Amino acid sequence: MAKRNPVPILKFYRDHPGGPEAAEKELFGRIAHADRRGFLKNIGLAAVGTLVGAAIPFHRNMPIGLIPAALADAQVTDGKDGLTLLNDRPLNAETPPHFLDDAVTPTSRHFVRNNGVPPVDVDPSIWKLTVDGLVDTPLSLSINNLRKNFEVVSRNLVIECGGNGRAMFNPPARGNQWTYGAVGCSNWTGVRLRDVLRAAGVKDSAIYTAHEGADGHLSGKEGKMPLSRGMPINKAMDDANLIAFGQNGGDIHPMNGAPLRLVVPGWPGSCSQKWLTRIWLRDQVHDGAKMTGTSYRVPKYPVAPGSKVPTEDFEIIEAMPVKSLITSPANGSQTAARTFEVRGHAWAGDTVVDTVDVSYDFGATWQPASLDKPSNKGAWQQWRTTVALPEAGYYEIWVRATDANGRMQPFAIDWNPKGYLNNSFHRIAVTTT
Ligand SMILES: Nc1nc2c(c(=O)[nH]1)N[C@H]1C(S)=C(S)[C@@H](COP(=O)(O)O)O[C@H]1N2
Ligand SMILES: [Mo]
Repeated sequence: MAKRNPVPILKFYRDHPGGPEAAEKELFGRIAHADRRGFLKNIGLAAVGTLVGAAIPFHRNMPIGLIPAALADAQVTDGKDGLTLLNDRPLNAETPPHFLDDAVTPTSRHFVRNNGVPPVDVDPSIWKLTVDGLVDTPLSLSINNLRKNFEVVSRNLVIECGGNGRAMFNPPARGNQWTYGAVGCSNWTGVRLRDVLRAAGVKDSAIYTAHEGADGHLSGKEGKMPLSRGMPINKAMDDANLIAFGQNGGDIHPMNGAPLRLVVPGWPGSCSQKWLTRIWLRDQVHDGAKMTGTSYRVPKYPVAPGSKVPTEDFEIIEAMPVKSLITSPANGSQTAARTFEVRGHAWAGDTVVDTVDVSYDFGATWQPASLDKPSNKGAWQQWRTTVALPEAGYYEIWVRATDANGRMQPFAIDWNPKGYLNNSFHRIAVTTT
């Protein structure tokens, strides 16, 4: 049986005769529009049919809110390739590690993490970024203004979701069940956040940034933001941070924040506001959406797995911990060769990776891998080593990285209630014949 691809969600939105709002309503309104017996009304049905690419003979039996299985392993959206869909509303998709083998992550392979409904039909020529709050001169900048008035740079920068690795938490943590692939290192083009903040003139009283984007809340409530995070001024002034308008030499992918986004390497991906419209400087820690409570926060002290932690004992996640990935071979590979190259990337928040070790005997012995320096600050580092397996059979290849401060990835998860910061070893299975 050949595999066919249903219509990507984004194309469905774009081609809809009633415009994107109508597409949204038609697609997801079917939940609200189901009649009292729970059957879909025709309006929603047509939309789902379009999306799966065929009429649905047994549509009357479809439960309310059922997400067609065809979408689960379909192309996630236009221009993405090989990603695993974790959720379709909001759209969340990760990249299997063997699809992250390139030193620079292609746009088609960069993961997608949305908290709300992305803006559609964005027009870069009229996009405006406001920089205001505790600044000497509030700014309103077009993308052209950014290009003309500031130095334009391109950098390879890691974005990793704070919840990457959540799927391995036991007891489980609620949220997207990311395994290993909520991370990528694209080549981003833009201007330095620092240069723009300096042009506005940061007042002494400013201690924290607040970021706003153009995406909508899932509830549809006007003016309610799905995510608005910030960072201390010191981190904001790091010269690695970009206000980006390009990805890998082309446009930013619509799901990765086109036409304008922040890229803040080393810190949780949530600091890298997509569809960026405003940077507001404040004299207090920002209290926007997903800044408070237990969002992107972990207990201040180690806690036993499954324990309840009072909210006041949580602190905001800052730099991400040291981590590594095996991108070749793929997990579950079978090979006749017993000697082959193992390779991947390693990265370490605000610092660099110092060593990478590989084991094929369940951690009894480790061999050092050769490790490249980062191509620029904020990029991940490539490592490789040749393993020689002694005989035919099932092996696991484990990798562990150690950062410049001597911190090594742990074997076991440092459990926390929301499932953040899981940097335990990546391991893959290889069978030799
Ligand atoms: N406006 C906006 N920016 C956002 C988000 C969002 O939901 N809305 N998600 C954040 C999170 S949690 C992550 S991990 C990164 C992911 O970036 P990507 O989708 O380009 O991979 O974007 C961040 N920026
Ligand atoms: Mo995230």
